[in-house]
Amino acid sequence: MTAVKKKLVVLISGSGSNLQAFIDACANGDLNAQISCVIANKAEAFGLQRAADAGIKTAVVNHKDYDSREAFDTVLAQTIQAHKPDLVILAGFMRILTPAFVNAFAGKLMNIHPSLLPKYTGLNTHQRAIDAGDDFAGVTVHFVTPELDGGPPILQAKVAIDASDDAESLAQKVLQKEHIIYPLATKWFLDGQLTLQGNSVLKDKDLLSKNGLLYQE
Ligand code: NHR
Ligand code: GAR
Repeated sequence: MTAVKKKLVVLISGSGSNLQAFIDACANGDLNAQISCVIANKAEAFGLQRAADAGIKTAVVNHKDYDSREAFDTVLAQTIQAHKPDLVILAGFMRILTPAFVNAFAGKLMNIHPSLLPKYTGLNTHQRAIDAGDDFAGVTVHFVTPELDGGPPILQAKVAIDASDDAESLAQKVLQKEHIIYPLATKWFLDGQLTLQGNSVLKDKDLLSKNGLLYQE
């Protein structure tokens, strides 16, 4: 008998190409998991359509309907908890979360950030890497802690920046890596290999370095 499927809740704000990578990984058996619900903070997020097409439950919690971040996060947390997920996945989710929210899901909340953290926290990461003359851009899967983009990295992937790259071309190349490393890090988590310990990650018995692991094809 195969093990009971683990439950994921995925939070999105936009296109949901990372969500699609999870939908595909659950469908093809790369992940022994099911997506219990996809939640967006914007009704127009295209990822909601991807979820509906895959027969996955969706919900919209619009931050504009709430007076404060705390009020938004309270309803968001309730909407998630209704599904009792094993892991909550931020996949292009664009609202900064309050400490109360993050602490409620401590050790069960992951994000993918389009830079080689600790470089370029926040927004416009690819343009900033180009402007700085960096040779590489990249992406980081990390546990979420109250400090924005400051939670400990699990897995990174690098992409060379070519002279012809602009932020858009770089974003497309980085997304291809995202679609590989986010389901992979999730598989490790669901297999019980990853633990958030303070501001560090344990993979099996190894304490990961401050950049996490580097994905090599
Ligand atoms: N919340 C906490 N507490 N910690 C993190 O590490 C988080 C988080 C919430 C989201 C994703 C993050 C990213 O990977 C993320 C990590 C949104 C913003 C932002 O400035 C910054 C980083 C991230 C997500 N959001 C604006 C805000 O006022 C809104 C911007 C918009 O709507 O376009 O919340 O990059
Ligand atoms: C991804 O590149 C993700 O790393 C980034 O947004 C994109 C979402 O794409 N995340 C952030 O910038 C978080 N602030 P998707 O909607 O197609 O998965």
